[in-house]
Amino acid sequence: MDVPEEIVALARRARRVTVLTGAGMSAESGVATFRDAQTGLWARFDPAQLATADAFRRDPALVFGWYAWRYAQARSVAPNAGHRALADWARIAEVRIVTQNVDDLHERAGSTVLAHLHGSLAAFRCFACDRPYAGPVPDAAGADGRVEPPRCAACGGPVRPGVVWFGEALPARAFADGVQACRDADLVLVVGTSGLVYPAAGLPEVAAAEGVPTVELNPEPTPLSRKVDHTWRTTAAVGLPALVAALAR
Ligand code: BV8
Ligand code: ZN
Repeated sequence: MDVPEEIVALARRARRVTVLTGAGMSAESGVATFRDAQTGLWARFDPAQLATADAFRRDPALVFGWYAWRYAQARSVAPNAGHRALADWARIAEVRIVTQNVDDLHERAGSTVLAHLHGSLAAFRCFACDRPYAGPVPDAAGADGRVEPPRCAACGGPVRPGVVWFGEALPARAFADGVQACRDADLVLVVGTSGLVYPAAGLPEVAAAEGVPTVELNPEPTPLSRKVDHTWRTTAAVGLPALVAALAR
C-alpha cells in the first residue's frame, strides 16, 4: 500500500500527533459503525432514536438490551491492525487518541486514550443517582432483545450505560482535553468518522484554525473532507499500518 508522500512527510516530522477516531476505527474489528445498517435485531431501529435518555425512560429494557448486546459484542471482538499501528507509533512519537468510540479496543491494543468524548460502554451507572454500577451486566436478552436493567444498590434506580446520549453534554474534561490536543499538535489525523455529530465533529476545525496540518483517513468522503488539508481514501486497518511502516523506512 503506497502512502501519499505528503502524508508520510507530515507524519515523519510530527513529534506530537493527535488522532481523532470514530466508529470506522473499529469497523475492521467487526463492530458495526453507528450509521451502517445495524445488524440483525437492531435493523429496525434508528440508533440515534435509541441513544437518548427519553428512549431509556420510555423503554428501559429495550435500550439497556441494545447496550448489553453492544457491550457483549465489543468484548467478543479484537483490536485490528489500525489500533495496533497507533500503539506502535506511540513508541516513536507522542500519540494522543481522542475517540468518539465507546468500545475499549484502543486500550486493548496497548494505547492509552486521552479522551473518550462519548463515554464508555463499560462504565455503567445509576440513571437516577449517578452512582457507578459495578455489578454483573445481564445479557440474557429476551427474544425481542429486551434486557431489564439491573437496579442501583443505593437507590433502586435503573442502571444505564456510561455513554453520552444525544442531547447530553460531553464530559467537560474529555472535551477540553480533546480541544487542547488539537490545538497543540504537529499533526491531527481524523480516522473513521462521518463528521456529523457535534461538538466532536468541530475538533478538526479547531486544529485547522491553529494552522495544525489535518489529514482524514476514510474510504468515503465526509463533510470534513473539504475542511482538512489531505483526505486519504483508505481504511483504518490498511492505511494506519502502512503509514507507520513508512515512518520506519
Ligand atoms: C450535545 C454514544 C448539548 C452513544 C454518541 C442539529 C445540528 C447540529 C447539532 C445538533 C442538532 N441537533 C442536535 C444536535 C446535537 C447533537 C448532534 O450533533 N446531532 C447530529 C446527529 C446532528 N449532538 C449531541 O446531542 C451531543 N450533545 O450537543 O449536548 C448540550 C450541551 C450542554 C448541556 C446539555 C446538552 C452528544 C452527541 C453524542 C451522542 N452519542 N454515541 C452510543 O454510542 O450509543 S454519537 C454516535 O455517533 C457514536 O458514538 C459515534 O461516535 C458518533 C459519530 O459517529 P461516527 O463515529 O462518525 O460513526 P459513523 O457510523 O457515523 O461513521 C463511520 C465513518 O467511518 C463513516 O464515515 C465511514 O465512511 C467510515 N468507515 C467505515 N469503515 C471504515 C471507515 N473508516 C475507516 N476505516 C474503515 N474500515
Ligand atoms: Zn442510584
